[in-house]
Amino acid sequence: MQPGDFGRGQIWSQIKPVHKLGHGYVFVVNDAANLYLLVDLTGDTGDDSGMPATTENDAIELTFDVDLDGQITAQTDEFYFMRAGSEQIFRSISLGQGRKPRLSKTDARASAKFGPSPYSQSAHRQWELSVPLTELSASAGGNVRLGFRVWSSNPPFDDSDPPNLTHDFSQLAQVHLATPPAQAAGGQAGAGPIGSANPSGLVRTINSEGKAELRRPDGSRRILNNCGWTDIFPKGQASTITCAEAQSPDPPPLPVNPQNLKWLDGENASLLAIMKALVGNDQQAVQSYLNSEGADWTVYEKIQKRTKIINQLLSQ
Ligand SMILES: [Ca+2]
Ligand SMILES: [Ca+2]
Repeated sequence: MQPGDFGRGQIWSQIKPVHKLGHGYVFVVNDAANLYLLVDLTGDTGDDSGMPATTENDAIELTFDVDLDGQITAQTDEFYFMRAGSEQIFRSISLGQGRKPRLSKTDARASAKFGPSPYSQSAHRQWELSVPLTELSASAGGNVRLGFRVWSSNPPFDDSDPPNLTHDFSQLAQVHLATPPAQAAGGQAGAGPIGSANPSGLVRTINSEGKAELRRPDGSRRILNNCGWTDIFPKGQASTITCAEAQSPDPPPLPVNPQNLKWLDGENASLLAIMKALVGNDQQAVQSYLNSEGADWTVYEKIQKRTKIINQLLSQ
């Protein structure tokens, strides 16, 4: 996964922002190797990316409290900087408060884009970055602490989040890195239900764990997890994208009026019928889904899950 291609991979539209900035939102996902960030600056509608890149261009800096101690630690804490109009991302290591950081080699990648996003149809600045977890001394299942600074000439702003970022690391945002699920889904090829094929040869089904699964003509398949997915390739290699998703809001209390409840039950039955049609009326797939519903789920929880599975089945 590279910056620029994961934006088209729908991952960003499936997740919620983990952090809000003065002029936009931050989305974070990770796999076992990298931290991926989308900084969607809906409030920067001026494309300052002239060539060659100058200090007037839009720019971003990420600050990492690598040792998670809330202090600016010399030789340890890091910065990544990029300016629109340049493909280059710079990594620098802190030399302590008040001293200019030292440049360091990096395998981080970044791309500056300008266009609409699910959060604003008006064209705006978007930064996509991938940072190797090894450079951050981090790993899946652990935490990273980071701060953001974004610049724009048009409209003019210089946002630091937290505001005193340059001399105080105690208020940085903390993000928990998801642990990719074990590659347990491997080895099931051919054992599952039939599913439905569309004209492109894609088969949509629900596997024995009750998860939406998309099987492609080339023999690869994608299993959609609660947030993110696992791709399994024909030779069995697996690649998992997980996200640090915010919790869904609690559903409203159940209605007391029997008519309202009946209407919601009808909605659930309709959703199940849609799901059944999407998997080619495969009763085994539908049953696998139903087995994954909790016995104590409310009608709202069922609506939420069924809608999610339908969206996942339709995600390609
Ligand atoms: Ca701008
Ligand atoms: Ca530190």
